[in-house]
Amino acid sequence: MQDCIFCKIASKEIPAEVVYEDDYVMAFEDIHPAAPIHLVLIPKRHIPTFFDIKDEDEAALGRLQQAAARVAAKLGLEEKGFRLVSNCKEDAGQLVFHLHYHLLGGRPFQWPPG
Ligand code: DGP
Repeated sequence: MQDCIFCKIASKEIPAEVVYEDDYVMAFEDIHPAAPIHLVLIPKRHIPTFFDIKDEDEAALGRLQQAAARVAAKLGLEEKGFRLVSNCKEDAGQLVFHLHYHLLGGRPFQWPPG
């Protein structure tokens, strides 16, 4: 999608610190980190929100969970763990309308979130 910042990162039109990439998904460092490790995980295909997921997205979204675990392990988070969250639309504070997960690690987190 033309004006989507995460599509532009996926197509390498704008730079990002990419830590994982395959045919379906990409993980890169969040520009405003909220934890010592803060990655954004995206499907390469433009999916605005969870409400826009199609049957054909199943493989990419499955791969996203797998990539989260692999990247977390690679970054040394296997013992202490990590948080994987996604903000969907206004009440959750979604700012970029290209479905994504935040992978946060390297410190303890509170529950419930604010
Ligand atoms: P949200 O839509 O609220 O779940 O969060 C979007 C996140 O994306 C936010 O934590 C900051 C990050 N972000 C926004 N623009 C860019 C960018 O151009 N590059 C990178 N690396 N991260 C971005």
